[in-house]
Amino acid sequence: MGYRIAIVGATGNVGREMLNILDERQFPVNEIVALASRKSQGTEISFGDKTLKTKDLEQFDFAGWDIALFAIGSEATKVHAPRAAKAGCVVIDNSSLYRYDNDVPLIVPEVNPQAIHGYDKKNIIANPNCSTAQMVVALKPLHDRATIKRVVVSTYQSVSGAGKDGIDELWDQTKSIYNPTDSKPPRQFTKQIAFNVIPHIDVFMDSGETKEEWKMVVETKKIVDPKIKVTATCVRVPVFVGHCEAINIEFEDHLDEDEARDILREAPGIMVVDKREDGGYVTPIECVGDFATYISRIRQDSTIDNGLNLWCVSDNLRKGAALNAVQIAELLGREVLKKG
Ligand code: 2RA
Repeated sequence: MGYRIAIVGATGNVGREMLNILDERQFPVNEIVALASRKSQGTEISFGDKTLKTKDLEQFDFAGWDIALFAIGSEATKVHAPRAAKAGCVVIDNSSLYRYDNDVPLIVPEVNPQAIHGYDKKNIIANPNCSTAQMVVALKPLHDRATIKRVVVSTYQSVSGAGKDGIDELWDQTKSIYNPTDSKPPRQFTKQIAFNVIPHIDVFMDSGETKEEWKMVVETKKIVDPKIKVTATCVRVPVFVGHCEAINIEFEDHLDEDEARDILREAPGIMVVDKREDGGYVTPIECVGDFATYISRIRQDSTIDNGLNLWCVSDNLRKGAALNAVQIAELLGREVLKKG
């Protein structure tokens, strides 16, 4: 028994990570196919100890396949996700295309697993934005205990959030700092990212927020609770993989830092590393390749009633994308398809 799985966008960072995680978590795969653009056709991609050769997405027929994990841009998703869904293959989509559609569940399995039962309206399930996923994993157990009124979050997002081009740009610029003759102008980012930080991810909106900041607001409300007020500042930093967030939370009820720490220690998907000493906290290079959402620097915010600060770190290619998508597939299998 097992599932027939299609990986759509298999040659990208997230596509490759989904294959790695399906293997690491021994997802019950009966058959798997790696799909990519025609120009990438035949590219060899690892799946555990096997090697898959990518097939042309344009020509692929999804009929008879159980689950398609999508990690391609919104434009291509708009073409292929509906036809996969119509063919009876459940789509789990990493793009932002369906996240805000009332007929499509937006799921972080540790937070709102019950939403899986709404998948059949369009046969599509949306994966949240990477910066949202790790934050709501931390918010949910605290919200259940003390009801969150307001969240103020500043993010420190790695360049891999902008794909392979983002990684290449940081690498090239860093090298050219030491070899000026090799200097290249910013391409992927609006300003130099090497030895710099950029308070701008995605496009600016009329409100003055960037779309990345807007996503964190809207998606947190959809996944956790529409009553929660969220304000975000999303910043690109010269780190290859691993998003960090400084999160300030105001609760309805009192919650002291020790109880918050105990709650987070017991919460699904979370590792607490929180000692008030040198190195007693997590940094992005320590989270790479891991499944956990790490929480450090848990402390009262004494400037408001019922306030708490914390530091949240997670591998943006994993919990922020590939791992969450595979966890949704696991949830779908357990709760709905039941073929595993
Ligand atoms: C980023 N969250 O970090 C966005 C898209 N992955 O660039």
